[in-house]
Amino acid sequence: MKRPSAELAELIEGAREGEKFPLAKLISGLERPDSFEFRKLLFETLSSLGLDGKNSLTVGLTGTPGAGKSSLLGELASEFLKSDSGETMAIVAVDPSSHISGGSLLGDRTRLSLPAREKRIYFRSQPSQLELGGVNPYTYHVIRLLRRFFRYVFIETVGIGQNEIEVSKLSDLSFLVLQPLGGDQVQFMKSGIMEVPDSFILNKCDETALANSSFHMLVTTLEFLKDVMPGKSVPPVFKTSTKTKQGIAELLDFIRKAKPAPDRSEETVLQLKKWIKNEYGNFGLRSIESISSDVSNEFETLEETALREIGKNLKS
Ligand SMILES: Nc1nc2c(ncn2[C@@H]2O[C@H](COP(=O)(O)OP(=O)(O)O)[C@@H](O)[C@H]2O)c(=O)[nH]1
Ligand SMILES: [Mg+2]
Repeated sequence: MKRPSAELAELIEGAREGEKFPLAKLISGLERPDSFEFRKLLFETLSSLGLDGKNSLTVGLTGTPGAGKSSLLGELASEFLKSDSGETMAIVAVDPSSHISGGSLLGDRTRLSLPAREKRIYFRSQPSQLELGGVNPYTYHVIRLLRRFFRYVFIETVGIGQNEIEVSKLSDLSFLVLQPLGGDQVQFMKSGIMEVPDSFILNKCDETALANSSFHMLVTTLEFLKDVMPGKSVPPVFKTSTKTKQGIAELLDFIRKAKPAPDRSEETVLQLKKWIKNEYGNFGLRSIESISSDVSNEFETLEETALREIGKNLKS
């Protein structure tokens, strides 16, 4: 293994201590095209330092714009800071219009107006270049990195359909955030998306009458789905309001009880395939059909193997 430069070692040390600037620098390094060498060295070094991210829980919040995802994350963050557990959380908003507004706690959308010394929370806005509202190829690496430093990594994404599936693939726990009487429920049923989230959040429950009828509609739908899909249990539905703070503490409790995936090798292979498809199209995908995580669990090692295969196929 190559040794990290003094500069890289310093950035890692800073990020480890919860400093925002070094972490932001590491992230920009990952977001640069052709970041391969940097990425490889970075993740190898982190692993060798025992920062393997295995204890980190990834939580996805998804749903239509305006459902209250950012507000919920703001409230979860405030609730989180109330306890002295010493645990840390990162929030990644994959949404150009994302606006986290946890009252005075989280201000402007790209910059948290947290006290500069507040090291327990990190917020990052992630542009969604290639796939509108979805997870772009760099986002995966950013999430991988954040897992190495934070106990919880929250991802906020917008969209209905394919995008939710993308996020739920990266998440250990995924929530679909709905608001009372959105046309959402019908829409989600149609696209088969009801299968995807582990849990639902019905937000804006301060709008009591609407919220109650939506809640019953949602629960009835979910119970119906359980009956037609044997083996499925009814997922939890949380009722929240960021105005009255209803349900926020319960939601955080639930999240705290969840366990990270014991093994991310399936995710690694899946993300590699996505990456290769993105860079080399179907030709690339065909070249790496046989690749599996048996080679290694580290993304970059698999990526090197994949590139070799593609190279061979290009020559032949
Ligand atoms: N009444 C009510 N409004 C809310 C609640 N949560 C968020 N909002 C409002 O809904 C709008 C969209 O919220 P936002 O968090 O930006 O939604 P996002 O697009 O899903 O991230 C904002 O005007 C919020 O103030 C809630 O619990 N109750
Ligand atoms: Mg938002």
